[in-house]
Amino acid sequence: MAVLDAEFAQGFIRLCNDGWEQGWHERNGGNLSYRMKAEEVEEVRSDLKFDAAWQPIGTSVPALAGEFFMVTGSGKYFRNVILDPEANTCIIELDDKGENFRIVWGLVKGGRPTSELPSHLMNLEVKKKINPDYRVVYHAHTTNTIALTFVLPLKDEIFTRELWEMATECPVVFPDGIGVVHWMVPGGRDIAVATSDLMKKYDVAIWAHHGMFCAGTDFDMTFGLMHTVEKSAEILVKVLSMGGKKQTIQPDEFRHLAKDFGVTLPEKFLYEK
Ligand code: 2HA
Ligand code: ZN
Repeated sequence: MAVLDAEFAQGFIRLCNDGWEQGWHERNGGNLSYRMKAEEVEEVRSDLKFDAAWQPIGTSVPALAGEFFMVTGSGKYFRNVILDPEANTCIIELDDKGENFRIVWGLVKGGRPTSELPSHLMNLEVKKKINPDYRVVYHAHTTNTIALTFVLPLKDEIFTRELWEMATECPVVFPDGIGVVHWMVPGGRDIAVATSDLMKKYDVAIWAHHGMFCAGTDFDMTFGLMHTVEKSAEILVKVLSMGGKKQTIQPDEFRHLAKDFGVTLPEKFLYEK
């Protein structure tokens, strides 16, 4: 089967376009990766080419050795993915050590996989070890979440609690909470290590003054998570702009919600203010 006829590729392209339509991908902002299932690799194998040179990933992900990933291209624009997916995305294969990759499909007009490849692969590795069903990592420049990183203390507890308070669905959608990485240079191994550390505990990591990373089992779950966090951040920005909260959801009300919805909310987020 041609890659572009496969369901995973269609889902990948749709997420890119949805993110663009949300306004989260100015210029070449943001990136997306998908860890393919073995049967999906077989389904499209006849459309892959195995003659490109191996190149260093810039980090080591031994638990992902030999796996295949669909990823956006470095410097490519999300708004162009739907028009020309073969020029703006690619499929890469990792070597048997998880230290090098080669392009086996896509980027037909040249280019490299996303500049954030180390973060994507380290996050996917951490998530695979916890739950092998995790396959998607998505980075976007979510406007309201970024705005909050200029006014809220850069602490997991505070971002989680403030965003939980802004929409009753939030503690049900991200009960484990949200992590925050202080400002760091993007693109390298250091920010990848910091982010993947947070991904051991959370499905969401905010990069201060930059954007957000979300991980999930499929495109719907991952996009939905990003969308929910960003919607909540938008409400908080509006509330703060209107002079701040006059009333809100209380810790005991969260505990009640957790019981009825069958989720566990860590007490560290339910502190008294
Ligand atoms: O330009 O978003 O973090 C791609 C990015 C880098
Ligand atoms: Zn970015």
